[in-house]
This record gives sequence, C-alpha cells and structure tokens, in this order.
Amino acid sequence: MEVVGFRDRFVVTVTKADGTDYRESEQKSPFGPQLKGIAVVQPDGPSFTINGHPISFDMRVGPIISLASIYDIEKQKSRRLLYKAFISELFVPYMDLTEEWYYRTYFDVGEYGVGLSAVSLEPLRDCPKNAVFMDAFVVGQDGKPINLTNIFIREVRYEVSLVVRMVSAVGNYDYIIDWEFKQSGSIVAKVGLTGLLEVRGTKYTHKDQMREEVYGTLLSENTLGSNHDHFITYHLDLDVDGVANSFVKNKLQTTRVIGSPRKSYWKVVSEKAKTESEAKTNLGSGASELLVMNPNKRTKMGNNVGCRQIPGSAAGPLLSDNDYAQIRGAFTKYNVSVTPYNKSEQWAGGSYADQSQGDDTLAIWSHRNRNIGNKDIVVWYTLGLHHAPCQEDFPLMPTLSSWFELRPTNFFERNPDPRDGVLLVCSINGHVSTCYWLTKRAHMEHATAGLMQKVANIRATCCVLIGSHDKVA
Ligand SMILES: [Cu+2]
Repeated sequence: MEVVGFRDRFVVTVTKADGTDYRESEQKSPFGPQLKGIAVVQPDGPSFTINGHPISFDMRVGPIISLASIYDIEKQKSRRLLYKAFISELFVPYMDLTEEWYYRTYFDVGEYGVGLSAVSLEPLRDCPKNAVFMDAFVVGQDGKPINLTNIFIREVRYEVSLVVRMVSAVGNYDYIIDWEFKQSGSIVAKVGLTGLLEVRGTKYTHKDQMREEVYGTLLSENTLGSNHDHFITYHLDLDVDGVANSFVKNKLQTTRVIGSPRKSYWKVVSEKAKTESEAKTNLGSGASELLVMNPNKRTKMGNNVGCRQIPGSAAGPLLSDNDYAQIRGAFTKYNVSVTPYNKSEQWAGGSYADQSQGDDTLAIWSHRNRNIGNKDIVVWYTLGLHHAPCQEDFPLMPTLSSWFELRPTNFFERNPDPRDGVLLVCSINGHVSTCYWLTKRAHMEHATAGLMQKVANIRATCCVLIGSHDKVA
C-alpha cells in the first residue's frame, strides 16, 4: 500500500479532556446514591441443562436461531414457527456532509461482521449468575482459528423465559442482540445500542457561536456528535406450522352505519399479499396487524393458524432514493418485505457489502415481484432508529433499545397457561435449535415421553429444559 496524497483541510482545536473520559473508572453518575448489589438465586440450580452446542454462531451475523418450534400438548407434536432467523444487515448512514464524513454509511454486518466483532460477556455484569456462557470461534487474518470466550449466554429471568444474548462491538458502537423465547410461545427479537458515539472535532465551544450547518449536536467543548441512523434488517424464514405460508395485512377499517344507535364501528379487513410488491409495508401506514399464516391449517374454530408480527418503534430512511448511500441501503426503504425462499438471498445488503453498488440487495431481488402466496416465504424486517445525539449520550451512551415480537396467533385452541409452561430447546448436529413449549394441563410424563420420541426422531444432539418442571435432558 502507498500513500498517494495528503490533504490537511483545517486544524481543529483539540478536545478538552474534562468530562470526555470514556474509562469506567472516571465515570461519575449525576444521579442519586450508589445502588446496592442485587443477586439472582436459584438454590436448586438452574432449571435447564445443556449438552453440546445448541446455538449456532456465524462470523458475519453472530447468533442464528433455527427450527424454533412449539410442542403442542394437545396435538402431541411439535409445530414449527420459525425455520431460521438472524440479523441480515445493519446499515448506519451518517448525516454529516463534511469531506471527512459524507461517506460514513456503514454496513456493520457485511463490512465488519457482527459475529467477528463479538465481545466476551462478563458474569454478573452483562448477565446474571445463573446464566450459562458459551464460546465461539472465528477465523483470524492468518487463517487460524480464534476462540472468543463467553460469547453466548442463556439466561433465566423471573418470568421464566430463555434469552440467547450476544454483544457485538462494531467499531465505536456496542450492539446487544437478544433472542427471547417466552413461555407463551412468543419470540422477541431485541437489539440494544450502547457504546461510544462517533464524534468529530470542532472549533465551537457553545451553540450560540454556530452559524453554519454542523450536522449534529455540540456535546462538549470542541466535540460534535453527528446525526445518523441505525437500520437493523432481520432475515426471518418463518415456517408457521408448515413450510407453505402466506403474508397477510390486517387493516382496521372505520365503517359508518345508518339505522343503529351507533354511527360507526371498525372491522378487520384482511389483505393477503399475492406478490412481493403487495407485501412491502411501512409500519404506521394503514396496516395495523401483520400476520404470517398457514393457509392450509385451521383451528377447530376455523381460524387460520398464524404468527403475528408485533412491531416496536418503526422508522424508515429519510435520505433521497438517488443518494448513493441510499442506493446501497435501498433495502431499508420498507419496514417489512416478503420474498419467496431462495437459497442465494441471505444478505439484505448484498453478498459483498463493502463493494456494493446496490445491485445485489433485497431491494433488487424483490423487484422481480415473485409470487409469495402459500409458499416457503422469508420476511425481512427492518428495525429503524434515527439518532440525533444529545449530551447524555456522551461520553458513554445509555442503552437505546428496540424490538419486535413474533406471537402465535390462532395457533393454539385456547390460551396457553404461562404459569405452568416449560420451554425446551434442542439442537440438531450442533447447528440448529428447536424451542418447545409444554403445559402442565396434560400429564407431564406423557408429554415428556412424546417429546423425547420426537427429539429422537430428529436426531437431536442436545436438549435444554427450562421452567418449573423436572428436567428432561
Ligand atoms: Cu446511534
């Protein structure tokens, strides 16, 4: 490599050291007294056991959740909810147009590797004492394996859910990636943002001095925090009670009535998306409920078996379509896209994100407008956060979280009782995990026998049981 040029555009005052120290030992909270310690105690030990390596890890995306199924006690069989899910891309465009910053439009998954940036979790700090820590391996630049210790945890909370957590430090940002399995059968995907803001030097020491666009907030003397976005695009290969599924938008429609004491009511109008273009959705734009349903399976009441997607905060890109950053990140234009399963379509930002010109992204594939009705479909869900920094974000950023939930809907015949529930996770060949939910209403031994038969049938190498009942594995 050779330095072919050097340009020193201007000199910026060196940031004052006062109040800018990132080290924990230098942090002083402005609020209240120090908190006392807290401990999670399980005197009889954890309610789960682990054999082998039930969660899969990937250098590019980090944790991969596979074959999440619910064991239906009444039907005596496991019913699939999710075939495979992971964060496909994480697009972080900055809104700073200065010469040194305009190109900062990061693809944290494709360019950096969220798995590659995983950091070791500290017991009693990043998770409770009863969590189980697992290692991961990545390939070093010399081709040799590197062992990353304490990358995954499994954690039991008071409401008894199972959390698969990984923390990835991508450059200046830390992303806390959680997959939470609830006893109700719901899966909650959550991402927490913390770490350090990307800041730049400035001559300004007070807001009143600024007469030009500075693309952000003055956080400290001579320190600007630039406005930017975080778009986290999930690849959700849902198989709701079978491979063939359809995507449905439920709209709540106000209906006027005459000849009734009431003047209006609302009703649910369901629209089944037949093609990719019909499925594209921006949250908050009419469709109040998004559903992946199995058109071939119905409950005894005749409702189609489904899985609802309950959104958390929703945001979309504000850049113009012809902005080069947005051409590369065009897959963030819709909060939800649906494609027919295609083995080669895994990476929303393109296979080679760092060289991408935007011609191999989800936005391009979905232009083909393929048929998605009653097919093996993949839902692409983009969580968006606009981030205009504030002084509390500096020097260390308090965690900012967003999430969405995949909730079984008309999946069961009645409300499953979470108090008596148990959750079973098992893996096949150390790569994929299956999550089962059981209730106490039927005989546990019977359920366990049926379940273990099922586990044996799929040649599971590992089982984990969590909850209020006896261990299975
Ligand atoms: Cu941010």
